[in-house]
Amino acid sequence: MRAPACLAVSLLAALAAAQTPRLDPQDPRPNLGNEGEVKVFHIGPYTLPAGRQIGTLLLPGEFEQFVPAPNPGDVYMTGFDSRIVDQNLVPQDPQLLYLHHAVLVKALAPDLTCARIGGERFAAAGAERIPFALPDGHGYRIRGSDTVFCILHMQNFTLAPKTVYYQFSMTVRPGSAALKEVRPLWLDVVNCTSTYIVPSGTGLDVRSAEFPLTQRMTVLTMGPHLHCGGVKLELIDKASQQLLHGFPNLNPCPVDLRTVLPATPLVLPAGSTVILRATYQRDPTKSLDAMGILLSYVVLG
Ligand SMILES: [Cu+2]
Repeated sequence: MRAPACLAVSLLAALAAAQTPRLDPQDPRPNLGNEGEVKVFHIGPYTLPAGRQIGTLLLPGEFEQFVPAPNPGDVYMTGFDSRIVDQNLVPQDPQLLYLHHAVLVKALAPDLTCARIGGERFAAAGAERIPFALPDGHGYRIRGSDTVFCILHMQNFTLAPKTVYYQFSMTVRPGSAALKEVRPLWLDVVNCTSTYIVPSGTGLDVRSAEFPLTQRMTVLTMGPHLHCGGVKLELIDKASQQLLHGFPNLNPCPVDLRTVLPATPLVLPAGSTVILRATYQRDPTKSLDAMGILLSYVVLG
């Protein structure tokens, strides 16, 4: 998602490798770990309208809808990754056919941080398309009877209409496997709606939101999301004001953020409050379309 046009505990080596996602556009597998069977799904095809050139500005063709998504069956999801592909399932240039965001939602399941979504947001990708894998022995439970939908926003930065699929791949283990169940914890500086505007100007724009935790949580994997101009995300313990984890953006635009699997899982006690803080560098000439999101996978209790 960019602005202004817009998401193996036993093997320490795997954890280290997981800090540095590699992206091979020809390979549909999640780029972190490969526990379980790889399943690849497609949503579409959809025809994205052509972009329009107005002076020096290229306005993208927009596709933004809630759409039904395939159910992966009676499984545990252990990893997730995304692409935009053409009608022949060939991956496309991510800068031209742009994934603003894709959020997979399990209908009617309770979301830990937003009740009014209508389901549980359990996987997401933005322009940075950070893949994730859960530590070995953990999975997110999906049942064959679950209804899954996708909040999908794609943009066409070419001057011709393009027919594409949104492709997502999951590594899965059977629902009968003896895995520890994880839940997605969606922290967002603008809870539930995500989008906000950083006004033009100088200096930094800092925005934060607090999340009181009613249950003990062990955080396994953390996926940060910022837009262009984002400087960093920070997860802070409110009581001590201690930084629990910082997520620097390594490149102003396009953003370069990394999934983090802490070497020692981060334990958040029941009754504590965490703060998510997003920092942007304001642009002197234009306002920024911003988000600040941290999608973590946690074990409750
Ligand atoms: Cu975004």
